Amino acid sequence: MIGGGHVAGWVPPLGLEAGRAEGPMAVEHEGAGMRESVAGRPGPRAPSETQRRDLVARARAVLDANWRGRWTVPSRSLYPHQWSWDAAFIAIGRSWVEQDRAQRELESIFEAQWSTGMLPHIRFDPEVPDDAYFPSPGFWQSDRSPAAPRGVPTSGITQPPLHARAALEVWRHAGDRAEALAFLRRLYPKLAAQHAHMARWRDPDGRGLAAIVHPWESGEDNSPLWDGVLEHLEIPPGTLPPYQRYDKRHADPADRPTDADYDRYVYLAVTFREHGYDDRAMISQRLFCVEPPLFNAIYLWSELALAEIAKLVGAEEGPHVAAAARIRHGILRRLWDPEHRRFLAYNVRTQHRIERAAIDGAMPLLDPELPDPMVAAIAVELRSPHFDPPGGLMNFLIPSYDLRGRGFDRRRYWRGPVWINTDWLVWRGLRQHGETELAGEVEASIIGLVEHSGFREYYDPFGAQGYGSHDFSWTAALLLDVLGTQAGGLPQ
Ligand code: 9WN
Repeated sequence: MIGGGHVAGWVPPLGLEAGRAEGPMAVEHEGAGMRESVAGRPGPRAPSETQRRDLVARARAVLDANWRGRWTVPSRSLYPHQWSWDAAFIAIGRSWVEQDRAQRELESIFEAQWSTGMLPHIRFDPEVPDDAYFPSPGFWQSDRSPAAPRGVPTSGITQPPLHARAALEVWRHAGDRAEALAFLRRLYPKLAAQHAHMARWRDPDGRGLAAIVHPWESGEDNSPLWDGVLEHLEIPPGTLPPYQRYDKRHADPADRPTDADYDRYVYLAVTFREHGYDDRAMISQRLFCVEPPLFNAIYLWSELALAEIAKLVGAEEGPHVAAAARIRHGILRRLWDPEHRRFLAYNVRTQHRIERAAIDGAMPLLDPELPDPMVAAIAVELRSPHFDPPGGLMNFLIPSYDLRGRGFDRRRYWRGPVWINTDWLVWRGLRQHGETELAGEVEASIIGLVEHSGFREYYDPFGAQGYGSHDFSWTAALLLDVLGTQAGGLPQ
């Protein structure tokens, strides 16, 4: 058994974490009156056509309110710029209803691409005041790198490369096929450069995998997966610039990372800034150098999409098929732990797998060629007490981290709550491998969480309480994709 530090049979006490008296009875009911309609698991009922129509209208209203003319902010309060993997999720959802905005979303984030091919994790909106979000453009100073685009302020690190997959989905849903093909032609060289950057600079020992150098690159920033990886970091006195966290103004501090975690994030970013965000320096220092299953499964899924896009635009698919095979080989050889029968993240600095289970372990389902025994092992794990909250209609799939693992927290950012984007990725993977029953339960959880608590950033697996920001874009976008995929398509 891995993870350690947990008590057998332990169930998180409802309402006792973070000094809050909250449980299933304290759930917000933005969708009042709908509680009994979809109502989680087991035996979820499909929403009626009226409910589906209502959800679509509400999701579209969230996306419209967050549209900034050329891109969508993840949240008007907490995240007032454009984020990289958010843009991909948002484009996927939007493509069901607005081809033009879906295309613009992706083209805008690629305006922030560096000449090395690196796609930064934030494209800053110069019209947003500096004190709206930390770290601001003034902190990152991306112009310290000659590779950064002039006139477009960005961060200096990346995020999971979901963009090629998103571009393919946009093309698949497009009403105007000619325009969609032109869009793919414009984007293909940029997507290929993004992937080439990872193959060239982020594969420290040639295993086919991409390494990340900062928890913010993982997308699941505050996961307990990184706790041990960050432990070795000693922040020399005087290295941290004074900084102020604005996130705690917009979200309950109990839902956000601790100040000690933030100091480490800032320390890593400042160190990279001092090196002008030079790829070689960021990797070779091994301050934080990890190969996560989530990042790499997305990398592989997008590489396969890139092969399909190459065919559509008349480019060669072969190099992408070969690249996908290399990533697959890396995932199967390096991230699969035969003893525990799980995919685990790999710490390149210590040369060991990180023996903690997170929703990351299910992401290789995105590979259509994942061998059956591994698919079965993932399904068993998702049905186990590590990821399936015990009992009751008011418990929801899939917690982002092992319910019994060291560091689990049901409400704090990436340390246990359910996120709609990770649910959606696993749902796609389960469907692809014919795991329809479990996929149906995840789908019911996605819909049930939104019905119970609205379009929140993340949710308590025990009771559906919503946390983090309100009116969160990818929650709305991915709900559209889920509803659109149901029989009958997306209600208009
Ligand atoms: C740092 C925007 C982003 C997501 C990340 C999520 C969170 C930022 C933050 O918000 O990260 O990039 O300030 O906490 O962890 O996945 O892309 O929604």
